[in-house]
Amino acid sequence: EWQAVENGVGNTQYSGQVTVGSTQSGSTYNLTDGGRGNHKTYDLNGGSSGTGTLFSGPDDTWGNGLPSNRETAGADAAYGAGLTWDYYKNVHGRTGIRGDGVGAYSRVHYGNAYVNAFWQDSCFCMTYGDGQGNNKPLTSIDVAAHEMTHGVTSVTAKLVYSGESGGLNEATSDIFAAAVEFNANNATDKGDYLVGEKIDINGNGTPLRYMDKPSKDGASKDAWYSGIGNIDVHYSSGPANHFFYLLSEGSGAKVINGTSYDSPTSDGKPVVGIGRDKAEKIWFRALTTKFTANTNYANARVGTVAAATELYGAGSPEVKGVEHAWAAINVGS
Ligand code: ASN
Ligand code: ZN
Repeated sequence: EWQAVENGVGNTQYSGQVTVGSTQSGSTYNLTDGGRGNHKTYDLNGGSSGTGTLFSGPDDTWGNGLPSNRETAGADAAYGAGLTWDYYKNVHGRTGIRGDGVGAYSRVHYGNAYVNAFWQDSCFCMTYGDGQGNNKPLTSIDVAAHEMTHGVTSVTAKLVYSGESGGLNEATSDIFAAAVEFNANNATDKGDYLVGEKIDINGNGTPLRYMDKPSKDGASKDAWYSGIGNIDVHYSSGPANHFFYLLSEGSGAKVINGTSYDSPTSDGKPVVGIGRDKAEKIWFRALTTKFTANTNYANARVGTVAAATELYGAGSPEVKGVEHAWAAINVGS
């Protein structure tokens, strides 16, 4: 049958009206992103296995911005997947999660009022619940990028999902979630160093995690300590998220895109940021060429210093920034 790669209109819940990749097949359209490895977006319709139904219909407009329209979550998920694909391709030269040009797929409307989203290596796919009351799906840009980055980590450093390596695995997903969100430059979901600020998972408007001062969530740690490997990986990620914030933006108070930050240092010395773009390049190079399954915080310092040295030269301000940012979270001095 005759097919064409299209750009559809997504009326999302969290990111306003956006462009989503679609395919026209005869007289119907479906959410298969022909420009991005044929990444597909499916409607599980409350199910918890299989792929459900590929979003399709007579027109190339997806959702109406409201959760009551089944396509809306599909539009958000497809948009987030597209942004994540574009980010890794355009910023890091990596086409697709495995770097082989092949798209993954997304499943939305998983289960009943399910308040999580997750990546699975086994299906090479990601899945989104509908959230509290079935009307806060976990389909924001940062959640999509966080989950897809678990796929990238799985095929690169393969950081074991427990202990300190587990915290670094989680932090890697938060770091690139923030990076994708900033790079998307979406007018409705502006870039920030918060994780999950759009999905209202706490029901009071607060985000899930804060990278400038991770302890603001009441459980994450701001700095490394002996024994941090014993806490949940979503909390032991704190020091590495904090490292990334400090390396990018520096310590102290700052307002970015209307969000206020105030990032402390554990050694009391100020850190001068090198900018988010360079920090992203350093973390990506470390993830893909230095980190391994059992990399811990001390190893991550060594790996990022090596990556920064290769990218910017020994003794460069970037290498010094990396060293100071690690020292500021109590890793080395
Ligand atoms: N949403 C969670 C995460 O990506 C799912 C999990 O616990 N792995 O971390
Ligand atoms: Zn995660």
